[in-house]
Amino acid sequence: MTNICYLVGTAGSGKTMLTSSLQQYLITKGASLTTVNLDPAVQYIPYKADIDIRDYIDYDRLVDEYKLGPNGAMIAAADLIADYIAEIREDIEELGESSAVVLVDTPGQMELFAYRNSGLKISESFPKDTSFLTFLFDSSLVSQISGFISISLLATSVQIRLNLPVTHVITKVDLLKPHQVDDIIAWREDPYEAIEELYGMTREFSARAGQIIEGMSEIPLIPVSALSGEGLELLSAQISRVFVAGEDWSI
Ligand SMILES: Nc1nc2c(ncn2[C@@H]2O[C@H](COP(=O)(O)OP(=O)(O)OP(=O)(O)O)[C@@H](O)[C@H]2O)c(=O)[nH]1
Ligand SMILES: [Mg+2]
Repeated sequence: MTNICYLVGTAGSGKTMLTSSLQQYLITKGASLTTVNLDPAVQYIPYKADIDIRDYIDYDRLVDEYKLGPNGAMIAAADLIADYIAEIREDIEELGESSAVVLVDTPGQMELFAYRNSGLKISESFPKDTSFLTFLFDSSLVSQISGFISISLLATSVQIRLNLPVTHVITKVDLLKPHQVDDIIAWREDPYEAIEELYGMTREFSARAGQIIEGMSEIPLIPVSALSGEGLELLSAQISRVFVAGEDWSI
């Protein structure tokens, strides 16, 4: 059985650093894990990727050969992933079989994985009951109520698109003051008042947005810092609950 955890979030939200610190943390806990880099355009990754999409797709060659700009090249690279689904699936299955979890670091621009077809095809090539999403709320975006609401709605959109169970994390919490983390958690629990305070929102609109956010109350929201290690214990406990029913990590 291959247990897969996809880390998905807006550009710069901390996917790669979180993959790296989770890898270190889980290894110290004795977990056997596989890490996958699915970002063809990344220059440097701070963790050892067991499977790396850059072994299949040469982003720099795409830029040179087709004279593409950075966005065009990223879209072309993301779409090219679709040609290697069988190989990636085989690689993941081979290593994932003997791992407690496969951590998948997804491309910088979230829409490349979540909304173009290759990401969907990868996620659809594994059973849904052994896959889940960790959606990253970038603390620099969600410390303001308007950012919090829009990223929450984005998280819902990605969940609808990929149709997988999800856990939410607030990343880089070392950059927030404790009261800011408390505010985010309070907005999540009772979004209506905060939404109504937003300039120009009708009562009807805030009620609808509030309902969506309130509906997330069942989804864990875990504050983490890849830098300080805060929250990694909670996040890995959540992953272990999903995949190994909270039992010993190593398999
Ligand atoms: N202070 C702090 N900075 C962080 C943390 N995690 C990531 N960063 C910084 O945030 C920036 C983006 O981090 P990445 O891990 O590359 O984020 P990403 O989502 O993989 O970024 P892209 O793949 O380029 O979209 C980097 O400058 C990191 O050093 C954290 O926990 N605390
Ligand atoms: Mg990254």
